[in-house]
Amino acid sequence: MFRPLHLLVLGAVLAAPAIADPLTVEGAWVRALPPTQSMTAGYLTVTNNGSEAVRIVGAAASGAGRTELHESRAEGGAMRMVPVAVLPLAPGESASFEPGGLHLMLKDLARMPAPGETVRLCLITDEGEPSCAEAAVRRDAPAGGQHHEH
Ligand SMILES: [Cu+2]
Repeated sequence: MFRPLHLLVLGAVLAAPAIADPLTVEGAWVRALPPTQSMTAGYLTVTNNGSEAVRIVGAAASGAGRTELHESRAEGGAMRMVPVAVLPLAPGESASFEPGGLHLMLKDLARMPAPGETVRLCLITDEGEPSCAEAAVRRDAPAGGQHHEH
């Protein structure tokens, strides 16, 4: 019997407009903590290469039940983490997620990723579009810090 269904599905996929992702994610890495921990942090640099402002409203990470945007702030001599609801990026603007500042909080990990593995990190905009990168798992920040890498 002739079943044209798979042809229709293929046609729909090919006809879908290619949406240009305005966000570039670079230098992504996730900190490996002791395996007894159920959460850790992820870092990256995101740049808006599009011509319109973008609002980052969420994140996702492979292996994590939930991933939140956080910022570490010094308050009364102590560091405190606060959730970031919206991170706006103007055209051409970059934001660096790095230790002591903005970071992705990976919560409810099925297991702690080990150094040498990779974790897929995604940023989600209010358009619902994820921008993803493979993050290297490492114990410490890359030597020199992200500010000094070119
Ligand atoms: Cu945090």
